[in-house]
Amino acid sequence: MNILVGHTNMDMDCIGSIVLGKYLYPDYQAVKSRLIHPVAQNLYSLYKKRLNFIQSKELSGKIIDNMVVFDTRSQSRVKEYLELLQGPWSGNIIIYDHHHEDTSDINNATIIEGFYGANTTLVALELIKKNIVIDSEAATIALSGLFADTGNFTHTNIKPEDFHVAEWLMSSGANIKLVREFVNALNQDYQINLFHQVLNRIQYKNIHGNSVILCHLPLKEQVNGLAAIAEKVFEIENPDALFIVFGFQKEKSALIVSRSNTEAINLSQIMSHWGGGGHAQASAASVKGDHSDKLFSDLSQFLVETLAPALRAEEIMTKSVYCINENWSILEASLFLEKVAHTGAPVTDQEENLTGIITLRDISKARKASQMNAPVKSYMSRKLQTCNINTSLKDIGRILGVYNVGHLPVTRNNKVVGLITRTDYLHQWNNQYVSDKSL
Ligand SMILES: [Mn+2]
Repeated sequence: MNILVGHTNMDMDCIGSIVLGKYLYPDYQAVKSRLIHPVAQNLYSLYKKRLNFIQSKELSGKIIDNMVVFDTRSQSRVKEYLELLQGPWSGNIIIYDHHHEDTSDINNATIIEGFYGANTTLVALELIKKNIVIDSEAATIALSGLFADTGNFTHTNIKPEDFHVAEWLMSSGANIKLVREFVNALNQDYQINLFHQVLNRIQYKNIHGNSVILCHLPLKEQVNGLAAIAEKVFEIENPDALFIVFGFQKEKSALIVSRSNTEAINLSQIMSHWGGGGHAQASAASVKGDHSDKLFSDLSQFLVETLAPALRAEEIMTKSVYCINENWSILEASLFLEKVAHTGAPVTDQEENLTGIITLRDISKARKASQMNAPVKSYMSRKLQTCNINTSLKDIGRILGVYNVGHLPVTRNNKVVGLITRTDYLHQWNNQYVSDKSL
């Protein structure tokens, strides 16, 4: 017999990949892992019949000829099926996987890979290429996988192809209301309750310029759906990274759930320290032992020791800044800005202390009032926002946005040492995107 399998503890992206995979391999039998991930439980129960998975234990004694694996390339995540291939096995294994960071150690396998936000995208692209038509239930299941693995299309691992596949799935009749039910995971009362408990306990830390949220929540026993709670907190608070340690008294174990919004904080690396895994931006680790408070302080300490400093003003500012003297006339300032092709500049006094900002807008006000000979200090803006060389990229974005300023002088002892414009700020994000793509 030929089988289609996914990683153990199947999630929605895994199930989405298999449901589409069945169109590529119609005579293969889909097999359910021993465990279904809690976030996928709802979807699985509702589509049990449609999915028609057999249990992995039903395979014992059967001779397996070929196997297709979805959403993993690591032996440790498909152990339950590999154990069934007894003796000298000569079948084929084909892998469809989007995890480029994982250990690739399944013997004699052909890997079909594509580093999209979701594995479902990789499989869907094959169907699109072959002009295969799918039904609306498959489209709904697949689209749920796509939403889940891309954090509702906001994780930075997302690629244009993920959007392309989403469009195709919608055209194939995916039901977005159902998708919403499956991915909007805080649907249990106890989850909402725990969500508020987490919010009450979060600690905001600045670790070398990275905004990090930490939380320790001891619970009587393990419950499902904790990752969804972390996801929600992450969405609302929007830090650079989030780490929640859930302690389980009854099981004498703990779970670290983490999310990151920056390439500088690679969670699959950090979580591997505690035997966990996942993506660079979403990862978890299960830890044995009932000392979750010790685990929490170890984790905090580890982050302080290992996190790289975040981008700061010093790294993105323009260092040679054109300043305008407050006693110059508006006309002089206007000619000067035109010459250096800037839309504004910091204004300084005789001692080179920062006293204001003048922009083309201020100059045009003076022009309308026929005051081109008035001194700059009478038209400049004195309501100043400044930062220092250590201000983080995140805080710079906040200042530019909240105060609606286009020029942010970087000062030391009231002297201008640099200037950051909106363009400089946006440029940083574009740079990050380019380096994402090169992965
Ligand atoms: Mn996946």
